[in-house]
Amino acid sequence: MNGRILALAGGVGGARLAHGLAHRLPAERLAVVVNTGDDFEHLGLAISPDIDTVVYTLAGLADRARGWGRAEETWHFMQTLRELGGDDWFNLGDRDLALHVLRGECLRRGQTLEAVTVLLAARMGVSVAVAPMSSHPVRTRIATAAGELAFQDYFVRLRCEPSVQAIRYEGAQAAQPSALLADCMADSALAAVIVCPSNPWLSIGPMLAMPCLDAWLKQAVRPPVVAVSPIIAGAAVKGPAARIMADLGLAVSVLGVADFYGNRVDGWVIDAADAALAPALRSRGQAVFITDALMRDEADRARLAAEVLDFAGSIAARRAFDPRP
Ligand code: FO1
Repeated sequence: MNGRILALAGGVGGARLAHGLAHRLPAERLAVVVNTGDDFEHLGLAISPDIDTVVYTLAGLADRARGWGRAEETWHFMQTLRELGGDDWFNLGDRDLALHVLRGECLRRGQTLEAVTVLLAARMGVSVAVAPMSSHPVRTRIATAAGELAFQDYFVRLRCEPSVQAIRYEGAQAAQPSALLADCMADSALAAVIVCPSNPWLSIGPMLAMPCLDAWLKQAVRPPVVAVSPIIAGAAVKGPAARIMADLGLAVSVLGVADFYGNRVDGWVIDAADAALAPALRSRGQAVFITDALMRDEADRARLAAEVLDFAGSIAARRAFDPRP
């Protein structure tokens, strides 16, 4: 398979597969577009958690145990903030802090979020193209019994404890795609789209809420779209995806995620633990590849990335033989 690969990513699972793809592909063949629904302003800082998780992971700077933030972090800023009575529910390491300060400064000078992301990723030594889904603000809002919450209030301050009633993506309807996303959608040589094993509702949902991407994914003629299930054996690999699915009354399995993505996806990569669900996916006309979908280490990331690329290639080859209408 030649041509560029577009990976849609957000959070730890997405960052890990993006890292595996970056190992498998020449830099010019990979574009990683990242969720910004989690972004917020805090203590006057511009914080883009998913962009940073992806960029730190691609740069080899991410903290493996936490999943977010930088390795070899120190916490003098937080300690002093606490001593001074500041708002300390959101943890910002000293090294990480420099990134938020610099990003805020660039944004205040009029640069777009995409331009700042490209600049800072390059300065961290990332060679693949990484960009936000949009430079326009999109903010995920969580409706709970306790009222509607800003995303990080729900996720970090309240530790995902309130039961989720609904999710909306403020600003998504009007958000224009970033130049990288627009360029991928217009690229007639785009080989495939990989929906990384990120939280479907929190990381991929904000992107699908952008009408331009949603309409493009629903077109009859477009490159193959392969999704990697973030749910294995009824549990999320990391984070609250399974709890959110249960709160929303959905089946806590890859089938619930497949219902959400619908016909935007042509093929599913699922774990061997979920092999029994393959016939249900195939009966919806979706191809299935069964493997070990857990990424424990860098070797797993590279192995899964190679399998995902081969699987996307096999869908493309089948189409060339038997074209879609
Ligand atoms: N997640 C937490 O659970 N607690 C934190 O204090 C926290 C701080 C933080 C700082 C910078 C950053 O880039 C991410 C951070 N995250 C933290 C993770 C982040 O809030 C979530 O993982 C994502 O928004 C969900 O994908």
